[in-house]
Amino acid sequence: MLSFSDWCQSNVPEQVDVEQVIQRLIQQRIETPSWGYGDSGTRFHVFTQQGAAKNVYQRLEDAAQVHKVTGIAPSAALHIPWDYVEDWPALHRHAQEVGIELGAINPNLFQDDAYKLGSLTNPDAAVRQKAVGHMKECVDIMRELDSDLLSLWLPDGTNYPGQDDFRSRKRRLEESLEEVMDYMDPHMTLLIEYKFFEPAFYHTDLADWGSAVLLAHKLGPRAKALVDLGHHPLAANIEQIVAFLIDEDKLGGFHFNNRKYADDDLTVGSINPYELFLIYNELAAGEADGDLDIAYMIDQSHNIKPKVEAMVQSVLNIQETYAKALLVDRKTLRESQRQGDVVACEELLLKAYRTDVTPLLHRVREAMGIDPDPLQAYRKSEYPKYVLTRGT
Ligand code: AFD
Ligand code: MN
Ligand code: MN
Repeated sequence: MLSFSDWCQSNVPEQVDVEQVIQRLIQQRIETPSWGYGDSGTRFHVFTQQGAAKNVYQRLEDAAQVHKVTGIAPSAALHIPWDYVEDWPALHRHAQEVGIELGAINPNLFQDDAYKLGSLTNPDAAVRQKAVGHMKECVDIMRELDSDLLSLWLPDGTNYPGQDDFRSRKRRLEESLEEVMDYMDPHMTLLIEYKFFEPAFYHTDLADWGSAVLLAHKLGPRAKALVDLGHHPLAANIEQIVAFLIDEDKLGGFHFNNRKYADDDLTVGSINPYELFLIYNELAAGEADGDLDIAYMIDQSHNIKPKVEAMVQSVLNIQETYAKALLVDRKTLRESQRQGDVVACEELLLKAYRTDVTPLLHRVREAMGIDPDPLQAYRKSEYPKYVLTRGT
């Protein structure tokens, strides 16, 4: 068995400080979504699973398990009204008791008949006010839970040419969100998530990173874009979008998942691990220039995988990818780029991507008091059996 120092000798470039890499990996934080723990499916069917969380209390205890075995998933995002409770202080206490923090609050502007023709962009001012009111209710919940992220996915769009006016909808959205921003507290940030299509099929009001960042700039420094990996046209260069948003200080967060065809919400890194590495390459490069204040969140629907196990897999895929990106020899890369040595540049990235970082991750987990194999540790734990016994 190779010693860690021998492993470093062969795998860590001279220019890379492995102790700093270990510290960054220890400090890594990934937020899991409450909605990833309940039964889910597609528009064709929801596959129920014995033991899947049935309420927000169980969803939070599942999230706490993911953090317990990985050590880097300390918070869970909530979705309102799916996670709505009358007694927020009681939910906050429950979260603390099971060992999970409460993170981003996600409004729901897609599950109400009133929103058929749009929510914040609806031609009817009364509907817009209803949607603004819901977002203000979410801000009130943020105050109850000491949350500082309002994470908006806007489902608005149209299904047919001529159905509504693009520019009028753009202005309605700006006005609606200006009212929400005024209601938010100074420590709160609005994350603006864009999506290429769906549920609307002709146009989506926040369809791409350009529309999101334009709006974020208009709304001010407390509004930023959120990149969901499944929300781009096929072949979009997401790592370039990430680099541009970092450079504009408008990258507020991610919804990590993976896709083959559309917004498939599959396990992050399961379909295109190299794309995830290239995204993390931009993040690691950005961090080398100065700390980034980004919410790293997962947004997945584990339709056919056991919920907690799938979430552990997702967190570990992200952790492994970040570890590889931190091993890129950036000094030599910049030199090779200056010289136009294309093959050398590519080989520097590929060397990091091809590195088996298991020894590094074991060192990090040892430092954190975490089992070196979190997924197996979870599968062998009592928890998979426990969830089968809990009520509804
Ligand atoms: C759906 C949307 C979007 C949103 C998520 C949670 O496509 O990704 O963030 O639901 O509301 O996946
Ligand atoms: Mn999302
Ligand atoms: Mn999505």
